[in-house]
Amino acid sequence: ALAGTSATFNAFAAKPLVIGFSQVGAESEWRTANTVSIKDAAKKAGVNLKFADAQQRQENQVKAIRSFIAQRVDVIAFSPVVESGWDTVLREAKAAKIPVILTDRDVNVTDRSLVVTMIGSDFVEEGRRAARWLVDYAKKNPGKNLNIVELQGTVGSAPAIDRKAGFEEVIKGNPQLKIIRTQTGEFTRAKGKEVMEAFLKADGKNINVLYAHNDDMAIGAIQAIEEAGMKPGKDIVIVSIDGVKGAFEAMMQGKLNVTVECSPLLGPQLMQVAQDVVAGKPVPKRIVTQEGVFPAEVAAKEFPNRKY
Ligand code: GYE
Repeated sequence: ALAGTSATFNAFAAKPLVIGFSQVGAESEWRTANTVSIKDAAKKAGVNLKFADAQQRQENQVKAIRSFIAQRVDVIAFSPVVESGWDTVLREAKAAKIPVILTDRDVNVTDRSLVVTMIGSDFVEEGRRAARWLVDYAKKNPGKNLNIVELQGTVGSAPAIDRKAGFEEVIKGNPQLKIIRTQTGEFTRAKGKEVMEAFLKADGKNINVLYAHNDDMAIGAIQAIEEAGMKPGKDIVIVSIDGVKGAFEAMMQGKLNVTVECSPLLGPQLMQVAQDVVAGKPVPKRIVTQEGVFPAEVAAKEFPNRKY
């Protein structure tokens, strides 16, 4: 007798929330985990997710955002490839009354009302944590000068700018620590390897430390160091950021010295905040991810707990 009841209820059920999400690309293990987290969380929350991959290009993100506006999605979310150049398209979203949520990376806009909130890590602090580990290492090797080469992330991206700034802030004035070369490795393994090869050609045995803005570039560089006949993690001390499984594996093999955690698991928070915004609930302007630092000594013990 009750046949059709549930169909009736479904007909009256609220329409699913529609979120348009523009992702940076698929440049790293971190990014892959971030994409999985967002897609899984959308499914769990019953959100209709329109996902667009920008392949590391800002122009693709601008196009995706304009298409989300044209489709009148409920919320636009994105992780901006670079920090600047967003004012125009974000004003268009505001004019269309579509709230914008940033995940992972921040933008540089004068009018902060263009974004509802920003969910992600404190990249300056990550740079400081990497440097603090190195300052401790230097203390254990008194009198030894440590020449550092730096592999930067994507030029103009928030994590590349901030991780450099935080690192430099902490090593500044330390006579043992000096950056002798710095270049972008675009957050990829392939480019990290290529640039490390060039560093090794130029400075070879004078390099004591590699600071990589992400694990993938460190892993690429490890290959370059081995191919040059040197021992990564020993002849060259390696400090990197993210804390992906690949980094833990490298630490367990003694090839990486420490990774500073940066969590990509932002999906559940994004879905919650998007629902709150649409329901008219107040949300904080900045939601900071909590994370730790993992030196090689704890890698084997921590590995089974890693979720990305
Ligand atoms: O560290 C890197 C990725 O924006 C925090 O982007 C993210 C960075 C991450 O490609 O691996």
